[in-house]
Amino acid sequence: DPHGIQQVLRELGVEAENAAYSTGLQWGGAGQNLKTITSPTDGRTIAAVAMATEADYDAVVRTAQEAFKSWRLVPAPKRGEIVRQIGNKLREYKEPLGKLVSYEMGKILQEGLGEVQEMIDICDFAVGLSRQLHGLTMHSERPAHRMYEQYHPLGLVGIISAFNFPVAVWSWNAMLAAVCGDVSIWKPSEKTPLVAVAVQHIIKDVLRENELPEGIFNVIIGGAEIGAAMAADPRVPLVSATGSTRMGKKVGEVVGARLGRALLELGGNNAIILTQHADLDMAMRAVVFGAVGTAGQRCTTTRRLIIHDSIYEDVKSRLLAIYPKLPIGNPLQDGNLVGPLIDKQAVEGFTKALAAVQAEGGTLLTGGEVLQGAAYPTGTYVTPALVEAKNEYHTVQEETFAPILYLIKYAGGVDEAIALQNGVKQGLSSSIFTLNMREAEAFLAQTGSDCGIANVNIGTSGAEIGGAFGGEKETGGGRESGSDAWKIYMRRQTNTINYSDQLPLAQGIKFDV
Ligand code: UN1
Repeated sequence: DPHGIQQVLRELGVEAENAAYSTGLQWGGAGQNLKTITSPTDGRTIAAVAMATEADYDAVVRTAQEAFKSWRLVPAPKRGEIVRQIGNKLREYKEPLGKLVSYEMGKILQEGLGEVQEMIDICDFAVGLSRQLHGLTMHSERPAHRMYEQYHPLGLVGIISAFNFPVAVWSWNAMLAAVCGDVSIWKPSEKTPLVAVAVQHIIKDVLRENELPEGIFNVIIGGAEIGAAMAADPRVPLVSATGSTRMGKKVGEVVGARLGRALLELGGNNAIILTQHADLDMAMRAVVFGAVGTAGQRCTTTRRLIIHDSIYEDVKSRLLAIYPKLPIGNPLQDGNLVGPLIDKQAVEGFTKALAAVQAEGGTLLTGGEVLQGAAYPTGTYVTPALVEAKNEYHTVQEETFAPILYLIKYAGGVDEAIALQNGVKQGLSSSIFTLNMREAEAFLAQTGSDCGIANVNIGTSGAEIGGAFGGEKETGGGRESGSDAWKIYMRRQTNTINYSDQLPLAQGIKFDV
């Protein structure tokens, strides 16, 4: 046990968990179908989890429905108090949980800890929110009438999360849902169920200490069929799904067919524009963190670098000085900046994309190898790749969830760079490095970046939780996390109250009976 993972599992209560679901307090549904979870870090088996059946799913939904009946009656600030306690518990468990995120998913420990911090941050945000959740008041056109709107709890929220942020993205959804008076059902990625089990143990303690009912927070470990059941289930008014555009289209279609709500946070194809007015020393850190951080497996990963031709050679040589020296290896080992990809399939996606882009005319400048040897026992460690390419290449148009950065040249003004940046199907994150005010404002104007996130002199990844997170076009249009993203977790009601002794009609309509 070189990294003390057994100790971490014990601390988090995850020892040999083989139940398929938890409805807050109880684990259940220990079926025959056990799935072994191995670490992309060293290939060792971490634990086995049972996969849920559709009957398990049904049991969870019924417990959640029961919990909703009472949870919605708890005053919102009191719900916030529960979220505050969850945040405190996460502070307590930050080290072991961050370590397990790192070991099970493969991101470096710094990022594993950062992910838990992101959970803590959203808890704090949700606590404050629990005393707000405010609607507006309006002036009625009728005398002695009052109009206002209020937000009520919506019901069951299904959360389908991805392997790359195996706990933070869940917390954005679940903590907002909780203060909004909703109950949540979480289907974590099949690739990273253990961190979900660990988080559920933390939640369970808080529920128990507060004598709250089961079913306020639920987790169900299962395959795509569980996600599909959730999407089709009219008992689940909101399904929040993070993952590939392919998955999101399916979920969106099924939820849409029953006129439910879908909150979709899907693929990105994020670019940084470097104009001739960029501070390149500053830009390089953002570019490298954005492109190789989390081994290129963030939805906000920098995939394209759109570079003015006057600085192109300079940028290229700066990157070529950095890339071959990147410390790649075990993500739990201090000093490494690039961990493994999640699995062999991801490695295949990486090598295939590199072959395809070269066949289209792209030039591989560095990287692209699959590392072998004792330090890389899983065959999932790769060297981040730099490729000279054209924006219109088919391969560049697609999101490959791996560390490939495409260098794209532009010769004209900032408008040309913006057109390239917008010239993809996805619309999540974008950024420009420039010290020129006209260029920066052009990028942020209505004719500028078409993405949900547009930054100046900051990279594409690493957003704070206070802003709304999500994107346009094939990214799915959903907004999670900060700002007013909470509104989708509630139902809005407009109320008009007449305190006169008359019954005037709106629009001045005469209707005498
Ligand atoms: C994701 O990759 O799905 O902005 C979420 C970021 C992180 C969240 C990424 N705060 O990169």
